[in-house]
Amino acid sequence: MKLIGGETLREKTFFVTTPIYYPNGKPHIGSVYTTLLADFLARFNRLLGRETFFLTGTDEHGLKLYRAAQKAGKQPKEYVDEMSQYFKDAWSKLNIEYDRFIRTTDPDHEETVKYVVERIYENGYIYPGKYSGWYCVSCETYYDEEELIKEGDKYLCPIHRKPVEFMEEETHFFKLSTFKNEILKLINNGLVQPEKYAKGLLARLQNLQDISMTRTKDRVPWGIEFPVDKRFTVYVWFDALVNYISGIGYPHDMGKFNKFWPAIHIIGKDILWFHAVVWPAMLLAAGIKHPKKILVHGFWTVEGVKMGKSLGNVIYYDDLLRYHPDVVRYYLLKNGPVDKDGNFSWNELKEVYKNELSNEIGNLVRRVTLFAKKNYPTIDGELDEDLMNELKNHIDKAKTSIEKFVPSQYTVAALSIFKTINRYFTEKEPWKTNDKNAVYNSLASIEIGALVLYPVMPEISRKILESIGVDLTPLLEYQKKTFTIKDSPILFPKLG
Ligand code: ME8
Repeated sequence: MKLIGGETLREKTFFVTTPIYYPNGKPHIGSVYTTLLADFLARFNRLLGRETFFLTGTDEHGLKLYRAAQKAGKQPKEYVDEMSQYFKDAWSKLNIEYDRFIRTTDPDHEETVKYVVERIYENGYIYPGKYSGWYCVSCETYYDEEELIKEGDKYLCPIHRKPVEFMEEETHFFKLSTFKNEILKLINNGLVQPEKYAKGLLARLQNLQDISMTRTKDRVPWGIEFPVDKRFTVYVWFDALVNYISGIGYPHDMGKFNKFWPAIHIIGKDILWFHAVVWPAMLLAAGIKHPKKILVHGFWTVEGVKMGKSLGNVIYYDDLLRYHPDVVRYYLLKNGPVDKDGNFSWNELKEVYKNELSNEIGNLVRRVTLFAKKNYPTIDGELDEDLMNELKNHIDKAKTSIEKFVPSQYTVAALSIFKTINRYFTEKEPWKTNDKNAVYNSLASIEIGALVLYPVMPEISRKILESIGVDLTPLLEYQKKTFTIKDSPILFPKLG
């Protein structure tokens, strides 16, 4: 029985990326959410049978990391070696399954950056000059004076609200302005999703300036040497963006690169300019195809308040792990800020745990498996078409939510499957009627529900499948099976 229309598989491969994070602190809810979105999409695509590559990693060069290492009294490499480990640990604890963890200090990445810079130079898009302007070290970016916040005699960064530094130095420019029309076209053709985020770019694109792409080694020694002029290092954003192609083999393994490129990039709204404007221009300048999509999400507030180190309300990944990682995943995907900012609340998380996970999913799996184990430990039957059609309807909604990039609707669709089974099992009353086929159909539906749940809750999904004696199989086509009940798991124990 087909669960999803066959047209879904026209594309055989899927390549998704996260930003590479600055390893100057532990991952927080923002980086957790971006990474979770990528893992969720990667798992959904694997479940459809697509060959999938999921790339994440750490952005380790530049002034910000250099200063963080100095502050910690460490050599930069020693510091980033230690700090990037936090990210690997966090991802493994949150059931994030990536294909490569790239570090910008990886030798193959460094070579690729030099190679790409050389191609852009040969193609005539780099020229020397002088730059002066206000620099925010936390953003690793220059700002125009009118973008800054004035406080007394100081200028503050509009994002970090920290003082910016005035810098004046010799540099090399990248001819970003050359690509204005091509970038406009890409954006008008839907490169950025949700579309509302693209609007802010269009105004800024009208007055597109060339950008500085090197730093003097005196000031920023911690970076990849600029191959055209060895007195400079490559600007950290140029270095970092290249990870999206070095990470899948460009130019060392063109077979792999051609198989997966172009990528779907997942990012937070604060770094849209670099991804939707600078990055496609760099690719065009180097003669490489532009990205397929840039999926953007909004920001988390915490208990209604903007999150920030100075406010002391940052939620780090290990704070979240008070709950089972899959519970965290479910809650974040359900409440996550995609088209607008979203709020994190411990109380709401507790409510979701009780009302949705424990009452709907946990209780159902426990109830049905207990009853089946006692009465029909091995069970076969015929699929109930009406019930299956109802499930297909929910699966369609789940699939549409992925195409439209509305992850919260995916969790709603997954939960609806379990609600449907709950209603079905209750209505059929097999404990009164001895309706064996109703028990069979409840188990088959639980299997389908667990498959749909897999991208959100991979560990819980496997536990459910194991309890009814089946393996994880592709979601496209449902193969009727015999169930042998192994266990009646308590998936979501009562909170202490
Ligand atoms: O930007 N809510 O790294 P980063 C949601 N190295 N998302 C948030 C958030 C919040 N409150 N705060 C931050 C960088 N984020 C660069 C990327 S890619 C070539 C280079 C998101 O460690 C933010 O949008 O600052 C970004 O996606 C990530 O968390 C933090 O990235």
